[in-house]
Amino acid sequence: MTALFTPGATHPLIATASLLAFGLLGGCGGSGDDSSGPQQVTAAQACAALNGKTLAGATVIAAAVAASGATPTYCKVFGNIAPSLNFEMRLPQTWNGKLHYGGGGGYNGVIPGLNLPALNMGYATISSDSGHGGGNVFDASFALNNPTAAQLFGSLSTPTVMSSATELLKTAYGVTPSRSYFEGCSNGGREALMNVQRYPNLFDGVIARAPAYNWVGLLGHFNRTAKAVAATGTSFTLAKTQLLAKAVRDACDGLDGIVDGVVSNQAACTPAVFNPATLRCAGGTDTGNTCLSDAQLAVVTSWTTDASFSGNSTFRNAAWSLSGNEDSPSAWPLWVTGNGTLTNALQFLFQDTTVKNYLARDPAANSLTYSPFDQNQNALYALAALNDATNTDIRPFQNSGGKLLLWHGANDSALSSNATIEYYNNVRTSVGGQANADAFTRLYIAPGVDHCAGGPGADNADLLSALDAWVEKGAAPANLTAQKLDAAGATQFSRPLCVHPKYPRYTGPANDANAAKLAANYTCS
Ligand SMILES: [Ca+2]
Repeated sequence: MTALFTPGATHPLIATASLLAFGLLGGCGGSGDDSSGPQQVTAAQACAALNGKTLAGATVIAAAVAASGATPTYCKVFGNIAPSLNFEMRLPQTWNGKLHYGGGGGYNGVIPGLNLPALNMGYATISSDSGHGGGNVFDASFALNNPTAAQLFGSLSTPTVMSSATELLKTAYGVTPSRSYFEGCSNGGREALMNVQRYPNLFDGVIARAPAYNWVGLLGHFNRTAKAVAATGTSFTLAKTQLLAKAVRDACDGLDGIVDGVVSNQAACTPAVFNPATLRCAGGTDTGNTCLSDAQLAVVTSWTTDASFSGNSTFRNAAWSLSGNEDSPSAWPLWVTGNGTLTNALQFLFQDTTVKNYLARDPAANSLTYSPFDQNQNALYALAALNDATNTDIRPFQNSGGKLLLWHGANDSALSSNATIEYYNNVRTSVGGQANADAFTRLYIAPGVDHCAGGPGADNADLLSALDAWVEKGAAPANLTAQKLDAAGATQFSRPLCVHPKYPRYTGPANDANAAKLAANYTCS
């Protein structure tokens, strides 16, 4: 899941759902006519029932795909809702009766790769391009002069696609899905929370990973930090990032009981334990790779300081915590500094296209001189109305029986895990306290994990099965187990995935590399 700039390529903001062992399905879709369960139809029969049809406004093409590896034979469906909302479904030969809807990434514009783990578990899976093409997730130009495309991207595409999906499943299998789940990461996590907040009956369960829910606040924070990086010229190199990260690790790695390269007890790594100012170059000007200049320290300050903007109390973003893994290739180098070339950094790219197309509304605008970020209040309100999923009173979702899993990597350099913790804490308040929140929500923070996946931590966990057990059997999820997989899918090591605010603390034998690889030797503390 490294950064890719080509259309349709795999990117942390694009196709996360397809790469991780969890998924989401949506839809309290109704079970009015499924008392006998789904008809046992082959993929070829399902395709024959759908191909060439127009169903619930969607024009459909369908063709069977042979089984391969762990993936069963399935009917691959392409649908178009005119003029520009495109989706893809995969209908497995032996359907478990449930639907998994995978969210998008960035500014979408591509249909993400569908969630293979969910398909392999027997789910029908679906994803869409959210209403515009173009294939470039860093491009928001669709929103400049096309309010319909902007609305579809913001919140409207999912219920629109779900209407067609339900009809397609009924046509292919004779029943609508018994359960529907939605899962997404990054912008897909925003879509997940949008569904919870605005369409509380649409899904039985939702997994929101690294949700970009506070679009105004986080893009304003991106803009502020990009300006700070620009002020360093080309000097924020990988060596500077490594200097910072190592200093954090030196101070804080062992606070979780083991020096393993990951600061799992991030809450204990306070400014009193590590202060970035100790890295300051004498005199404040850059004197080499053993110190940070005042301009470079200003980037750190932007990173570790909350951002807020005028117009609404929700126009804010909680600061990042220093993680000690800022030097992971898909952390600061990818998202923040571009290793000295700011215009390669993804935070720069996202705030730049947002300023141009939503705020200045001028494709020639310079986002680095667009100041202050909140100068156009009308534009901020419009952007929030379209894209912000900041409502914390999600009792309607609870009242419809919905369950919500939140997950965030603690080394996410795209979106702050503290922002997700803040949202979760505000939900607790809005729904009447922790006990009620615990009845239908869980938050997991994954130490050492980058944006959606990657990084030195254990980034793989089967959240979909945990959600399904909660929805179907009332089995509330507790601490889970996460793995780090190698390229072949074998487990390199495992860790507990602790219910927030707990973290995995090592309790095994000292100086035992094999013991340190096993989740059983850690306790959620
Ligand atoms: Ca550690």
